[in-house]
Amino acid sequence: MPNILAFDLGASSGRAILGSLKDGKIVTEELHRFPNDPVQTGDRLHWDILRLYHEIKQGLLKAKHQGVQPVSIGIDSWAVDYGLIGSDGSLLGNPLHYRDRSSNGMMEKLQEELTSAEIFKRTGIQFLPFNTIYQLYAAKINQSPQLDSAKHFLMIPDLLRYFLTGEMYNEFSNASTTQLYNPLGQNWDEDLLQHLGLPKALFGQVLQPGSPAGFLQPSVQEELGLGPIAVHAVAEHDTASAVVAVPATDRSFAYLSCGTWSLLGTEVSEPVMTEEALRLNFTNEGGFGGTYRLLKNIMGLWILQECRREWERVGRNYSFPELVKLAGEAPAFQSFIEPDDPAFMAPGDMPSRVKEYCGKTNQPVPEEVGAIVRCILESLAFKYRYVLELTERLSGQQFKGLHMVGGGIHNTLLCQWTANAIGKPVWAGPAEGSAIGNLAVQWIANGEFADIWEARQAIRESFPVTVYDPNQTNVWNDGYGRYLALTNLR
Ligand code: LFR
Repeated sequence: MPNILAFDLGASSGRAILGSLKDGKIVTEELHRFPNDPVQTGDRLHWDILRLYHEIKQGLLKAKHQGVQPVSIGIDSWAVDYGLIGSDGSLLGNPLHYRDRSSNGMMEKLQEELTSAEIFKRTGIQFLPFNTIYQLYAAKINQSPQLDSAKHFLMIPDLLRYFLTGEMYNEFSNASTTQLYNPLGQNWDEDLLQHLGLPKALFGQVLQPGSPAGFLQPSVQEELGLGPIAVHAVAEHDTASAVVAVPATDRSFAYLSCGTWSLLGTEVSEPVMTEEALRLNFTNEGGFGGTYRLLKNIMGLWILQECRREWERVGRNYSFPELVKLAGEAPAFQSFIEPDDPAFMAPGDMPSRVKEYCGKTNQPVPEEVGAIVRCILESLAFKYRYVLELTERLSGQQFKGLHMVGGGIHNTLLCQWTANAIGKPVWAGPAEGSAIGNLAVQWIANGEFADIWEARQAIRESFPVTVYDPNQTNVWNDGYGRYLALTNLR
């Protein structure tokens, strides 16, 4: 059977996954896995984009060494970040990391000129301080020489695809996350661009996920000793790909894409751009086949990842399973955090920030590692319930349970606690959601699946789903009441 190759880049690691279809089932093999370490230079935090491109070529070489020439490849990554291309076709600088501080305060500043209602009416996108619109606004205000000489704007997968093919396109699912794309006009929002003083010509043709987007260019073919492999625009925002891979049977379903971020919501066929959606700060990100992801970003396992990094820095090394075990042994419902408090956004000494939050809110301050991890995981489970209920309210649907996809499902305690918190089953799987969604869209483009529902059926039949039934729901209900009161959520 012909093979295809998915490159899935997350905020901390990337992977190349080979996929093939056997008797209607999906078979995957991880060919290559690599770290994605951001690089701080001076005050700026960057992505190491050329290293990522190098790793993509390594993935292609590993396929070749197995005697495989994929029929097509696709790349997905995190959203909002971009590179600028100059008049000679070269990249004008290393893309900034969305956690870089240069766009701090820019969202508020732009809102002094344009109301949030105006921006939301045009884009349907949630207000996150690192959205591309605020990054570009910061670049404009700081008279960035890069921006001054830029001819093309490409998001991370657009850019890597350009390195491979020599062709420049903007892919739709990622373009939507810029908060500069108008889903009603189905194009970049010219008024917003004009307001920001950004030339329309910077922003290219927007391709729908599942469109052919070129072939490996001759220089790359020659360098790698490969033929003209097709490069597709998949659902290039990793969350869009993860949602493609949700193995739902019911057309009305809720999902939680669980990794560095937790993205919780539902799939809708029209963006929900009501006043309530704006007030609750929900987003409508573009998906496959004209769908939208009505969801909210939740800070997610980032808080735990940063705790682990801090403990490692001071010479206390814990694996994730060790941390989860310690959490399981710590006393329940001692103290909670609001995971989306801005204090938890930037990299740094997260254990201290968790403690500070608890102290400031007059709760017992967790001192032991297990207590800190328990506080984070319980708080996440409660935040999931909160956002799930808002999703039901906004979409007018009642969900029977919650699909969890992404690497976070390896944290079985979090899956169980999420089921307990929401009082409904959690269906966990697949873990490699984004990579599988990436493959699925390539197969649709290649004519192997008729549509997304046929792909979802194949995913359901090919990957195990673990069911977590809720237990101790009364205790978790009481805990939820306390969590809401403490975090001032309603
Ligand atoms: C998840 C994700 C989220 C996006 C965040 C930043 O990996 O893509 O959807 O809000 O990263 O780009």
